[in-house]
Amino acid sequence: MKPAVLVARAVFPEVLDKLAQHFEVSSNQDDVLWTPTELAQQLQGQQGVFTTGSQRIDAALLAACPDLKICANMAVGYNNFDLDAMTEAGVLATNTPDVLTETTADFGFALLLATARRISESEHFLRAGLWNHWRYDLFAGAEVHGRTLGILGMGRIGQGIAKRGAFGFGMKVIYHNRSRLDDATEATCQARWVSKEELLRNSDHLMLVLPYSAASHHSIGQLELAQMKHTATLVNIARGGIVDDAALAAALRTGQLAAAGLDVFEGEPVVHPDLLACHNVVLTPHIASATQPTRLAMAQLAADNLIGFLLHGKPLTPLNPQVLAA
Ligand code: 8YV
Repeated sequence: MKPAVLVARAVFPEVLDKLAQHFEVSSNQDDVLWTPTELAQQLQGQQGVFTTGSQRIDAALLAACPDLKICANMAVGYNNFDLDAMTEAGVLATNTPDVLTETTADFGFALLLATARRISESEHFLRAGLWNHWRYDLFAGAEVHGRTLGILGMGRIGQGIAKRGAFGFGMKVIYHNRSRLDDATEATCQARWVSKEELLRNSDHLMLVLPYSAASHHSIGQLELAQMKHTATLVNIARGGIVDDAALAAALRTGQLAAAGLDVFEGEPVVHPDLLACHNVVLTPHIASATQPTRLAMAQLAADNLIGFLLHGKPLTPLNPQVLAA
């Protein structure tokens, strides 16, 4: 008998077809957002689950789903997983690194440019029929090329952004990360490690690319915003909760910070009403990895993790490989 797997959100039909070659597949092509209790009900008798960032996998869910052996996340971030609880329960966790790195770095730069050069704001002005004459300072924004790009979090995506800034835009790149990159990687990215305080003070454009955890919650709040240049741009493509959205909206409203570009939000898909009221923020609905080929590659990798583990005991990108050894 084939193992049973649940695909918890809508996904590419070809990925479902691939899974169906190996598993009894239950899917959710209507994309119903199940409550944790409903998810636990759907998981009864399932050995594997294909998740996205919106399914929380924690000790309570695992206790209610004794047949579950693997959760394959279609995301590089995995803050929806309680990894310790999964390891404790002997449940494997996998994510989708690498396949989205360059696409997400492209989007980070797109958001930086749109924000600094006021692209959304000026388009709204034009569409509203308000453009009736040229003016020397009409939507004059911040310079990007040659300025200082700060990066908080310097994993694969941060390094992709550093290279775009250094080699594409002639920017001076500084970064802060708990662990410093080795000299060769720093040279490849043309990036210099600085303290968080120096990063906040010196960045003309600050990009957030660090993973979310209890330790990174509100890494950028009122105190950090107060240390930044009044002319600076802040871009968050990492996770909601890394920025204190209420404090950011206040800084944008008072002119303490010039502009922000946000792809992720605290409590998304709900967006803080004070941010919606700000003209100097570009808001996008968590689409940094959203190109057709990249989303397909992410879904294929999540599926391959289910196949690799449940059929051959060899997942491609495990997060808690201790489970395999046990
Ligand atoms: C996902 C992301 O699309 O990979 C991540 O961590 O944030 C996005 O690329 C999103 O999390 C849905 O799973």
